[in-house]
Amino acid sequence: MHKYLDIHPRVQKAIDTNQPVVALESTIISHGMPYPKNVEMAKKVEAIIEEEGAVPATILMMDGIIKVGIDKDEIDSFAQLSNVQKLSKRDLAFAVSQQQNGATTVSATMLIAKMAGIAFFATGGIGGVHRRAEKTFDISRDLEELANVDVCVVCAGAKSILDLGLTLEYLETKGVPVLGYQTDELPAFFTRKSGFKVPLRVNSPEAIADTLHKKRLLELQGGMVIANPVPQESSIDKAIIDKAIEEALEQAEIDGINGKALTPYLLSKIETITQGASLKANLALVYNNARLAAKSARAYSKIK
Ligand code: PSU
Ligand code: MN
Repeated sequence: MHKYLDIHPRVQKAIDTNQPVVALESTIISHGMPYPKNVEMAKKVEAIIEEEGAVPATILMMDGIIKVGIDKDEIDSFAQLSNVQKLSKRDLAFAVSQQQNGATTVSATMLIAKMAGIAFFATGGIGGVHRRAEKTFDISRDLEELANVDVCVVCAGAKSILDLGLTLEYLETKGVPVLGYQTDELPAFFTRKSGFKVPLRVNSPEAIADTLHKKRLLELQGGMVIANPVPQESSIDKAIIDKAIEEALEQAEIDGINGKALTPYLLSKIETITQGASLKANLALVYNNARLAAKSARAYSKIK
């Protein structure tokens, strides 16, 4: 395509031969989890996808080159880089121009996956409408990419650091299908419960694949969200996590944190408050999402 998009030969071959591929984001590596857990996570997530018979494609930027798929040792070197920018859509062109190192958010990862021709993307949680957005206007760019870019994102719902009700409303306005995986309730990332109904439900990877297939046949633009609850044994009690989130939000306000720094700040505060329990849940749900994305990508390859 052009020299700033470097698709790994392993990934390109899989795309060309209709083998299942799963894209992975990198903000979760650089700004979502502490070192060295982030490296362990990034490697294990790729291993799970391979175990399920799909090809992982971790997406990130090194020296202004967008990489789609990396070698195992590149995960170590990337995680140890300093000055890794958090890249959303608005930042991409500038980062290429300045030859930056960067980690892609859900927004940027969706755009790049689409450029490469990848249909499935696994992550932890999507961004959304932040609480008090009516005052701050803080609505994640992730929602706009979900509205416009044809990639299926498997996540554990969205964290209740966000306003989940407003996030669902926003996605409805933008015409984004939100499918609960084997659940009628929108999962809230660290916990399986949110108190919000999920608008649609699927029970198998085949049903996910078929919905994507039909969406494409109907030429409906935009993405899809698969909301896959954290496994029961790793789910944090809703009352406990809600309290930790409240505390983190209060602290963020005292410290005057906003813009793109807010989500990483909250994640790290919540980890401290819960004494690491949130990180354990975060790891478990990412692995769970990688597995479901790989299974769905496989089912989709069979339909195509
Ligand atoms: N949720 C997590 N961990 C993360 C993120 C979300 O549990 O690392 C990242 C994702 O990359 C997501 C981004 O796209 O945060 C959203 O940031 P913002 O709220 O600034 O749009
Ligand atoms: Mn924001």
